[in-house]
Amino acid sequence: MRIDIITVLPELLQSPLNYSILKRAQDKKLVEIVVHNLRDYSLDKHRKVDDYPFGGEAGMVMQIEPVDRAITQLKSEREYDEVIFTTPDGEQFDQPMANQLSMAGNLIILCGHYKGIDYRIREHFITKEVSIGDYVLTGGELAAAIMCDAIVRLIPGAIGDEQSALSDSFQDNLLAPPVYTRPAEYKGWRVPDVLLSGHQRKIDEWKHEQSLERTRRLRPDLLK
Ligand code: 6GU
Repeated sequence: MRIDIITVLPELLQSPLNYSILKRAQDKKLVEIVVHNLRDYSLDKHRKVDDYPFGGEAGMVMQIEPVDRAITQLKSEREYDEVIFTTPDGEQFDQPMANQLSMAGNLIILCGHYKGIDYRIREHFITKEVSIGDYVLTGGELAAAIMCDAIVRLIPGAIGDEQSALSDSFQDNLLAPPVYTRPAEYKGWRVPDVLLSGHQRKIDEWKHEQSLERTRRLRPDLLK
């Protein structure tokens, strides 16, 4: 899998994508994440990529030409499953969407910025518009990093323990059960006895009950 991210702030994406599981998945060649500076595709002598909106209003708008040049260049090199645009008015990103995108071959993510982007980009190049939640971020970079994290950890081999991604909260619409580690008792606070019992069937039952109880209490909407 390859993910190409087009942004005006490539620096902002460097560190979130280069640690932990995302780093290891790239080292293992499970995924290649390439960040492109949109300004490199500008024909303007000042590398300008935005301009004032037609019809007035405040704020700058991302221009179509550099975006067209960037996307056209990438598409000439390989096929892409989706050209994603990060925007607060997009479809809500969630675990099922992460699962689906983790099975893609190649993805382009265009990070939204400024007041918006020339709408013709959305009409002619973008195949999927995605938001990470109902709040407004300064730009789409952090949203793109979050999406990459959620997607890449689902690629088989990215996580050491294969079971681990399957037992995530949300993967089966239930919150994950509590986990504990040594010491079994700290300041008088004890780990639940069942977890120390060595009785695997009872442990699994307990985990499932805890998942159900936590989901009913904290996220009853997931059970509907
Ligand atoms: Cl994808 N972009 C921006 N700018 N704000 C957001 C968002 C995306 N998702 C939620 N808020």
